[in-house]
Amino acid sequence: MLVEDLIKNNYLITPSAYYLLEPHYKRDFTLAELIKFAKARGTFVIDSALAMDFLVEKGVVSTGSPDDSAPEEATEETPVSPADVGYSEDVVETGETSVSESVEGDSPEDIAPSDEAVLAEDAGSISTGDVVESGVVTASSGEESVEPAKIVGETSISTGATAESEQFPASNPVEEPISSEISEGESFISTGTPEPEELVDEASGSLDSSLTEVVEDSLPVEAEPLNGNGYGNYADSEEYYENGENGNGVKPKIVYGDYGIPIAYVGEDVEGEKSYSTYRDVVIRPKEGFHYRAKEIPDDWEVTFDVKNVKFEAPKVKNAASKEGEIIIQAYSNYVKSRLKKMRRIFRENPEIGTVIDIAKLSYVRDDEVTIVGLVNDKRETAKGYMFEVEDATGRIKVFLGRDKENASQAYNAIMPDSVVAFRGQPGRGIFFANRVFLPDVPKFRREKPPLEEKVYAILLSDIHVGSNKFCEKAFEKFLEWLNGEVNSRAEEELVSRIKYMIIGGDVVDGVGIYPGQYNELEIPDIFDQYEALANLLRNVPDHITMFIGPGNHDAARTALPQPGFYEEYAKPLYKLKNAVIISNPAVINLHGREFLVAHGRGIEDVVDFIPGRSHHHPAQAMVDLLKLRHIAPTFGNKVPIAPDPEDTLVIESVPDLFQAGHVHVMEYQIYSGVFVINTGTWQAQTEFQKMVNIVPTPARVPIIDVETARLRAVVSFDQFCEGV
Ligand code: D5M
Ligand code: FE
Ligand code: ZN
Repeated sequence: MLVEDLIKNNYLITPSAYYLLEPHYKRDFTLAELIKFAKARGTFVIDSALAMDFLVEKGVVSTGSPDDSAPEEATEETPVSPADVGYSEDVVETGETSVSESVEGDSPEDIAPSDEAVLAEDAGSISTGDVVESGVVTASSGEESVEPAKIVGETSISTGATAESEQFPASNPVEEPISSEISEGESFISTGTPEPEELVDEASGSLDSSLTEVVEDSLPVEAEPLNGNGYGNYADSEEYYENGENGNGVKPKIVYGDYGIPIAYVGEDVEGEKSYSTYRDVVIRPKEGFHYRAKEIPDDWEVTFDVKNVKFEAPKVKNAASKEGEIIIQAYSNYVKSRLKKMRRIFRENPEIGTVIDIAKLSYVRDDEVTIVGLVNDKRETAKGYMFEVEDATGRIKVFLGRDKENASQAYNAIMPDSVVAFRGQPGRGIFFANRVFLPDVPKFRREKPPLEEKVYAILLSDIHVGSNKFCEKAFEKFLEWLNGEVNSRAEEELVSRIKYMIIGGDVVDGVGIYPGQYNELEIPDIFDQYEALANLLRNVPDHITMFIGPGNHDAARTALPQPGFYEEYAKPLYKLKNAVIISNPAVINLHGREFLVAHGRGIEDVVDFIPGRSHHHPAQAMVDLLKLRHIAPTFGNKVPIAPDPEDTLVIESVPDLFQAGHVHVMEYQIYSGVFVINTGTWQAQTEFQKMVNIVPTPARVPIIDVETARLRAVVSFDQFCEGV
């Protein structure tokens, strides 16, 4: 009821907030009060932190910090209370001894800096525009092309915003203004150009785009006030549809997904009066005589992890008549146990960890140094160091880590709420004194995989947003032509001819009703037509290229992670594409023996919220943070809804060769401990919403990955066809 009432008012609620608020609804508070509260916070999404604060304000609960609220659901069921850890009667397994050797070859030859050196040489900058192989692509409109400021080690994007832009950052509660990167009065977007050796410099952290370009910024920032706080405010509107702001004044039918979240507004009489194109007329055939070497290379792919293949068992509760709430708590408890179990397995592969023991068994330990592995419910800084509340399947304990300990502050910052880490130290009375802290992380060195007989490439895409009026359709069509052999040089011909795979990491269409006011920004206002339009474009991808396509938050799919796939009734045209394989979010694809982990990347939003110094403009860094925590989205109850499946399928169990995500619309890549980490950007130009929150996308770039090394071979850019969208 609460969900429906909120939706009627265009407000959304996360599952965890729902379970906090529902019992009190209409007893302790009214709908109007809740909406007023959310409105004052400038959001239309009611999450558990907001719900908790609201309940505190209403005096329904006495205290509440956002960090406490969500995990509680998960932990109430744990059998041992923090105080009586020592007296636990629970039968616990004996402490495990960590015996496994460092898994993979440790010899220095295995670190392959030489690989990257090759990459650097190879990573030619290819332009499809008029300038060929020059390394600098000048925008066609760029009469006064500006030499980009040389920025070392970072992809820096200057928004070309003038003073007007300063009105926007303040309105955004999440995003930090990037004023330091704004070059007053100048108009260009630059992706700094690295020297080749910067490409190989792992230590410097952030690798840069191999492509240099200077593009006239044709999107002047307008100082339209947009309802003050932007995103949230549009919501109050029954009027919104009634006054015809959606173009035709027709009140669309709302289609609800899981948790009552609207996934589609289907305009009632859209049928019959379509005036928009669904790209039926886009037919591109391979260029005559173009030789595709990829056709001669045998297929070698397998989807090694897909959520659809995981068999989940429904949570068992003692009594079938038990309240819904109990089932939910049990579900979260099972989910957390699964996460802990998987993480413990990961830690077992690190020889430094030593003996791991259950929290409930700590009282049996005398002076020995032992290790606990647990989920961090809470963390805070004290005068002398850092305090954590840590929980495993057997109990909970406070952990103190002195400021002087190795990596203490670094680790403290890197630990996101609900992530699982290991502490090595001695138990005291009701507290554990840690000497060291370990993130699950990935091994520093990797064994090189056997070489492939033939060069074969994969291209990576995400966030196509078909249906948005900011979708770069011209650039996408140019890209399709390019795939069909319309190349500008022999180097490009060689690349195109060996492309055998294409991975698309979510937000393939713009969806409908994803945020208030989106309707005004839709070119194709119907979700069915959006998928049809996408399929009409993708059927122009040559048949020998296998496409792996997964969902994101704009797609017709379950909202909570993991997302098993697209709802078939909406995305039928995608399922019908001969050379498409629908994957889940996340998924792991094995290409010629190399593991590609693909996720849409909403977890990046939580990294930005919780890890100091992270921003949407540097998604590769945030992806490395997730990799270090070995989890796609560790935190409950913040931005990313997580479904409490009996198994935590968001754990990064196997170390990939490549980790692909999208979602933030900025292309960036980096190598971390042998893993190629890449955010694949977007095909959507800056939206009004992104303008407000200062997100500057890098659209229409295609990274080409050499499957053998799982490294970047080149980036091809079509962004000169994406101006003024
Ligand atoms: O996400 C596109 C970009 O917009 C990405 O950087 C996240 C950001 N985004 C999306 N939703 C929100 C909210 N609610 N607040 C702040 N920032 C947001 P996409 O998934 O394509 O819309
Ligand atoms: Fe997106
Ligand atoms: Zn997204």
